[in-house]
Amino acid sequence: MKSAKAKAHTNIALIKYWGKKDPKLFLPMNSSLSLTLDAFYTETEVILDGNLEMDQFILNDEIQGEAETTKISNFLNLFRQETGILTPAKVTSQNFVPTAAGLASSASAFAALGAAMNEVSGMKADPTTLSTFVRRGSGSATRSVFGGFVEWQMGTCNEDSHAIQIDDASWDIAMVTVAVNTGKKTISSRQGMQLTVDTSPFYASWVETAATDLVDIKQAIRNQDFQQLGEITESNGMKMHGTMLGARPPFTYMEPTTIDVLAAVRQLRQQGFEAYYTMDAGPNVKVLCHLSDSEKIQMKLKEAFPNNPVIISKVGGGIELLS
Ligand code: 2P0
Repeated sequence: MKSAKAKAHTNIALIKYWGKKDPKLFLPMNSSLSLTLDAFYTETEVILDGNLEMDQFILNDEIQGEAETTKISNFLNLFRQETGILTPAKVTSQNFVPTAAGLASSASAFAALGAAMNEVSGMKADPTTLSTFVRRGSGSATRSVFGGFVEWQMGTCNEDSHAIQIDDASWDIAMVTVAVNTGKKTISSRQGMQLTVDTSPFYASWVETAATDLVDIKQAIRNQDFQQLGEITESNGMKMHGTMLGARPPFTYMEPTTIDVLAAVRQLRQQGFEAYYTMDAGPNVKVLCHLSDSEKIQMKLKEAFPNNPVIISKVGGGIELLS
């Protein structure tokens, strides 16, 4: 028996990935850029065991059923095709995400699983190549291979649609999450992005402007220009959410409290804080701010939203092998 265990953090996109040009290979319509978060992560152990008849998947101490296990097997098969090592695997995974945050993430899950399998199968791909494998588990996982600011370059084919680190973000940066609703959403991001691609008349301008947003945000990162970074983040996130209102049928992930939190962040700015919001495919709000301001911002948001968990995260690092 051989085993390896790895850890990966989740990430929040500042320039969003929203739509696939090749759903089978997970090739995106546009390049994206994220910040890796320290507070939310997954640890996964893979044991290759010739005595097993088939793959087993245990998540947060619960044995998973056929549907979930098949997803994992399909992903492990990508590594098996590459290495020729077909031994069944026992996969044990733990999500370290405050349940209240509603941030359980396929990004950290597939990045951790990919990193463990990369090791135990002897494939030992470099991180950029590994990111092309984890991409096929979940698009956003591509970026969780690295820490700090990470670009997922959309590329043109399976081999060149990969992640690179842009900057380790070791300046004064944090992300504060306001959990608005942590229940299961009715439209998954996978379904939501496809519906948007297929039906929203706003989609073409999303793709066009995401490209210029990416150029501009990389310039802001090079200059450590926090205001530019925040303004582009806020604009790009809201544009993504705008495309959904144009879909048929229209949909939105926003809830009434979401709108109130966005207003509260704008108010924080009027009080002199550099704080900017973004949202993923859900109603929770993430606030990009300075780490040195994050406790004050957390306090103010808790005061305004006493029923909603407010969680600070520092910048996270890339995948780590634990054993
Ligand atoms: C992102 N999201 O860039 C965007 C912004 C949600 C909104 O990536 O189908 O779970 O597995 O590739 O990665 C969420 O979508 O979708 C996501 P699949 P995924 O973070």
